Amino acid sequence: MSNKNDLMNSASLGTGKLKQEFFNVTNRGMETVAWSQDTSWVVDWETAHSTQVGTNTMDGNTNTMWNAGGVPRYHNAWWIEFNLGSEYTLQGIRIQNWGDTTHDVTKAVLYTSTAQGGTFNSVVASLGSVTAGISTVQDFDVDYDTPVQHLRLVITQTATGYQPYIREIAFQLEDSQTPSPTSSPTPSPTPIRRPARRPARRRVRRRVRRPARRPVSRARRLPLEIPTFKICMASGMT
Ligand SMILES: [Ca+2]
Repeated sequence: MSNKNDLMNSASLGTGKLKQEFFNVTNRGMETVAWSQDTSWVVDWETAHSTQVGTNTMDGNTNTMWNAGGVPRYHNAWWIEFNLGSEYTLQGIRIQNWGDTTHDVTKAVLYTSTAQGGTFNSVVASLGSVTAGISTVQDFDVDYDTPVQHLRLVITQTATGYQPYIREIAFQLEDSQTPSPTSSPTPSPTPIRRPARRPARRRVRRRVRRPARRPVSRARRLPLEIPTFKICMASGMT
């Protein structure tokens, strides 16, 4: 992994612009797409010095390199070819220069073809400003929607015109067979249903029906009259 300062030292490259972070924003949201490499993917290269062959760019060993020696200085068309085995959506390419400046890649173009060893004339990405003088990885975005299987990286310029020395190359691949999950729509907030307010009940004051007051009988209203004559008889008075 490169440090951010190294990445920031590389300028924007158009379609092959510098990746500043190792994250991609896709329709699946923020996620990390792994870098991949496999020596079996390296199927051909234009030229090599001794054992410093093209497969050294995908052996995971930063101490081995592809030395494209054998052609004149300023050849500016050194190429190496890859067959990914099946189609992928390419999202990025990583290059790790030797770092001696003299043999460091400064410009390259990535092409695709429909067949191994075929005609590579469809540009996938242009890497217009690879930094020389550093041996750390440099990552570049690829904006190419069509799935690819056959790739050819053509080194079109090195810092001094001599053949490139490349420690490692890797690709950031997304399996084109994997269907992207349908993004679920953001649920709209469900309105909170409040129970309908009942109409206010009318307060009905119960009217207590009191029994009608009976008219007081005349007899009760009259003072008690004691029959005087009976009292006189009881006391022996005549
Ligand atoms: Ca290597």
